[in-house]
Amino acid sequence: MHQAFIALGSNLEDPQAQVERALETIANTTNIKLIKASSLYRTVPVGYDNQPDFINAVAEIETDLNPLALLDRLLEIETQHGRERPFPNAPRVLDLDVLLYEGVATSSPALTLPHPRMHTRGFVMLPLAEIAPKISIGNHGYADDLAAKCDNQGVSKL
Ligand code: PH2
Ligand code: MG
Ligand code: MG
Repeated sequence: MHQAFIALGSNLEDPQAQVERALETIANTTNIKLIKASSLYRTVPVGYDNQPDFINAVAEIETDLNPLALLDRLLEIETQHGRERPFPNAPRVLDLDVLLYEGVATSSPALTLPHPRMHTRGFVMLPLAEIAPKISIGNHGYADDLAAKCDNQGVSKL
């Protein structure tokens, strides 16, 4: 089994319930074992301002799927939960991103690991540092140190 970390986010249709439901679905998905989930966080949108606040969380999982198969499985779960993609960064009922997959570093149009923007994003780093403070984010450093640098981005634990 391979250790991986997943980001969960929602800002439509009762975001808190969406993230809680997604954690249940992940826990019940074949080939994926949910190890630990962070608290839920209310977060200000990054990148595209004119949309509702998000609920975000991070989950540690173990899986026997390879990184691309894991991504495909997460995209299936997004679709099952009603995800639509009208335009890039549109508000969404559910977004599931692969953040880290063991020590794998890879870059392709489908998937880049570690997630290329995660180390600067409070909505990822604060929940990740809660459950895995000493995990390394590629060559950027430890989760807890990186989270301390993004504590001014409007992220608060529910
Ligand atoms: N996801 C994005 C872009 N901006 N901002 C917040 N607060 N939370 C997100 O999950 C998020 C975002 C792209 O997936
Ligand atoms: Mg995302
Ligand atoms: Mg995504």
